[in-house]
Amino acid sequence: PLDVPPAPAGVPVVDRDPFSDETLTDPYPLHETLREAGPVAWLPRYGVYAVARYDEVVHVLQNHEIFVSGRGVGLSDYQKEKPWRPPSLLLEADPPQHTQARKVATSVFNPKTMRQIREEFQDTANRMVDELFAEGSTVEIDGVAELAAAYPLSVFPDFIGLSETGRENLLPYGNMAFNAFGPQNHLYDRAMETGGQAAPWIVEQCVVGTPKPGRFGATLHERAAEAGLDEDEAARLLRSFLTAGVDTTVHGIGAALRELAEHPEQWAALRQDPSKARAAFDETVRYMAPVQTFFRTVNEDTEVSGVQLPEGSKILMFLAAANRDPRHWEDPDTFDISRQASGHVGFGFGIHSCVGQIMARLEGECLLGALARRVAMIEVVGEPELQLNNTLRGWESLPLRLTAA
Ligand code: OVM
Repeated sequence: PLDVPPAPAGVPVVDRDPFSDETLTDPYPLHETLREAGPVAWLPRYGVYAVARYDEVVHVLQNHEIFVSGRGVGLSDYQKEKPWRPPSLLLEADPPQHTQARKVATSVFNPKTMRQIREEFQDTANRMVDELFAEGSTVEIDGVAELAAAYPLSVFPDFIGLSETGRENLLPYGNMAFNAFGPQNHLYDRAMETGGQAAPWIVEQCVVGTPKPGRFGATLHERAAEAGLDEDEAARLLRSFLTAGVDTTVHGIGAALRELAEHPEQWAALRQDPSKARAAFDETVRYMAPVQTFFRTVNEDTEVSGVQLPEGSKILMFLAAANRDPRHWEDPDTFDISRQASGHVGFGFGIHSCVGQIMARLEGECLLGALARRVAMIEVVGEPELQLNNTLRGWESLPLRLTAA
């Protein structure tokens, strides 16, 4: 940002960079500093406000008429800067446009659709785990490449009806889009380079007439047309699913694998009762939120917990910090699949809450359930590597040893 606004009087200043490699590697000290600084803090590096406590994050998410999305949910204010791609009709929109797009999306992407695909998603997960043990009853794998990424990539593209070729573009494209919410740092530059090469394939897959007939993409396009959206809008609506639907679930499953491996008593509880798979995945999204942060833009002067926020301000919501706010959670830093994790804001809250969460949960439940029924022991046998991203938190690699039940 070229013109960083001056620090407002009376607001605690936290002079740290949330998007530095150091902070992204270990964000928890910053999360605590922000929560303890006050209900709202000021980040002078970027000239933006920050909320990291549960109540204030929920307040901002809830008051979508004041804290708007249409001016972008990254650092950039779309009223001042040109978006890097045509804005999302869901994520980067406000009512009534958002309401219409969301209605079209949920007319296809809903619990009924999830029930129809559940068996197939579960079968694929079961087969994937069985195949790992084809070599023997103890195997060493990269938990990311061979499970966390392999599973979503084996169910999601077919569900959408994507071309058989070019699917390797999905992850780099998502990586780019999530980095683009942050500042133009080295992560942003690198992601734009690799993601930029993936973009033409993504755009092509979204064109009306391209997704396989009968699959989600084609049905979404039909519903979009029925609702009066033009072909560009129909394509852009499908683009949301291709952008937000893969990296996120890969990171969610990767985080679950790592936490279950690191907490043998939690793994034992899951093995004992595999119906806990869904709860285990939800606790993972609370504990290590794949989407760590989102911005909103203050669209009219307002006040949050006694702090005045002027129109035009950007405000950074630390979803991951809210998910561990001791004001709201008991033992927030404890990974506990038996806790009541519902109410976490890892999928957001309110009108913009994740449309895809029903599929994320289905994928998490199916894969963790398949593992719980087939694997006796899961161990981390090497140093996991993080994949740094301005918005996402997740593992790049996760060396695991699995022992068959
Ligand atoms: C979108 C979208 C929605 C959620 C997250 C996201 C890149 C994108 O509608 O394109 O992250």
